[in-house]
Amino acid sequence: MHNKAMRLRNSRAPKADPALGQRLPPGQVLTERFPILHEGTVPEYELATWSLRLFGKVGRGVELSFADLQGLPQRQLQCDIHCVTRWSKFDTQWSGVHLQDLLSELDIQPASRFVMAHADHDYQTNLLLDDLLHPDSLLATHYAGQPLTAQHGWPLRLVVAGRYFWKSAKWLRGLEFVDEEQPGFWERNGFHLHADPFTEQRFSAQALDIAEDAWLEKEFD
Ligand SMILES: Nc1nc2c(c(=O)[nH]1)N[C@H]1C(S)=C(S)[C@@H](COP(=O)(O)O)O[C@H]1N2
Ligand SMILES: [Mo]
Repeated sequence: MHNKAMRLRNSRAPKADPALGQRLPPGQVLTERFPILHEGTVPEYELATWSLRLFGKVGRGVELSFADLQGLPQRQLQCDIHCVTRWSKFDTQWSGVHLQDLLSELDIQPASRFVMAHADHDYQTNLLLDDLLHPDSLLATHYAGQPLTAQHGWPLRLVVAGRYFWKSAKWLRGLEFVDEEQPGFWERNGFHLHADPFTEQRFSAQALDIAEDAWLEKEFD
C-alpha cells in the first residue's frame, strides 16, 4: 500500500461537530483555506499547444483546444469539496464547461458507463460517466472568478460532485470512455474505487482511522 494510505489509516478521526449537521461528511474537518495537494511537480503549458482529448468508446474521438472550450457554453458551480486527508471546504465557486454541454454541442455520445480521466503528470482517476454528468460536476477553468492558478490545475481541472477530491483531477488532458472500470493512480495505491465521502469510502479495503492533521503540513493559499 502507498504510504499515504498507510499514514492516513493510522490516524484518528476528528470529533463530529453537530452544528455542521449533515453537510459535513463523517470524519472531516472544515477549513477556510484551500490546501494544495498533488504528487510531483506543477506542469507548465503553452495554451497554444495544450489540448483535451476525448477518446475510447465515444465514436469519433475529439481533440479540443483551449479556445474550443471557451467557445462552449459556460456554467457556474458552487459546491463543497472533501479531501480524503480530512479537510473539507464549503461553497467553493467554479466556472467552466459541463461535459453534457460539450457532448451535446459536438454531437457525440459515449457508449460506455466508465471514464478514465488522464491528467499530468501521468495521473489517472477512474470515474463513472454519471459522476461527470452530474449537474454539480464541471470541467473547470476558473476558481472564484479567476483563471485557475497553476497549482490548482490551470488550465483545466475536473470538479467531480459527491466524491473525495482526489477524483477531481488537476491538469486534465483526456477523458477515456471505457467498458470496464480500471483503478486510477490513488485507487491502485490503497484508496477506494468510488470515494463517496458521506459513506467514508476512503480506502480500498476495510477499517478507517485517518490523520486529522496531515493536511496541515501542506502548502496553502
Ligand atoms: N493531476 C493531478 N490531479 C490531482 C492530484 C494529483 O496529484 N495530480 N491530486 C489530487 C488530490 S489527492 C487532491 S486532494 C486534489 C487537491 O486539489 P487542490 O490542490 O486544488 O486542493 O487534487 C487532486 N487532483
Ligand atoms: Mo487528496
